[in-house]
Amino acid sequence: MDNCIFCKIVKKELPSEIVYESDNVIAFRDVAPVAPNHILVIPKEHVESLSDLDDEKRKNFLPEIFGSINELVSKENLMEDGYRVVTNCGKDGGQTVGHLHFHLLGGRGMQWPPG
Ligand code: D5M
Repeated sequence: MDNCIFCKIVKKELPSEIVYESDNVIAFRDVAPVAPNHILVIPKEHVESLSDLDDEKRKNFLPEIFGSINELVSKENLMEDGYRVVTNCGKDGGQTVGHLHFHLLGGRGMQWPPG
C-alpha cells in the first residue's frame, strides 16, 4: 500500500530499528515506546488488521509471527519477568496504524484492564 507507513518500513523507505526479519515477517522497535522494551511484529504483506486475515493468510502469517515473537522473547531476555503481546483492532481497539501489527511489550509490570 502506497501510503502505509509500515509498508514503507518493509520496503526500507522509512528508517526503523529492525530486530527480526524473514521472507514474510519483520519486527522493529516502536518509535513511541510505552515500555522499556516495545517491539512491533508485522507481516510484510499489507493486511489492515486481524479482522482482515482470510484462512490462507491466517495459516501463512500467524505461525511465523508467533514464532518470531518467541525468538524475540528469548533474544530480549523477557522470559523470566514476563511480557505482553497485544494487537489493537479497529477504532474501539485503539488501532492507529492500518497494517496488522502485534506489540511485544516488556521490561516493566503491566496493568489490567488496559486503558
Ligand atoms: O500502534 C501503532 C504503533 O505504531 C504505535 O505504538 C506507534 C508506532 N509507530 C508509528 N509510526 C512508527 C514508525 N515509523 N516506526 C516505528 N513505530 C511506529 P496501534 O496499535 O495502531 O495504536
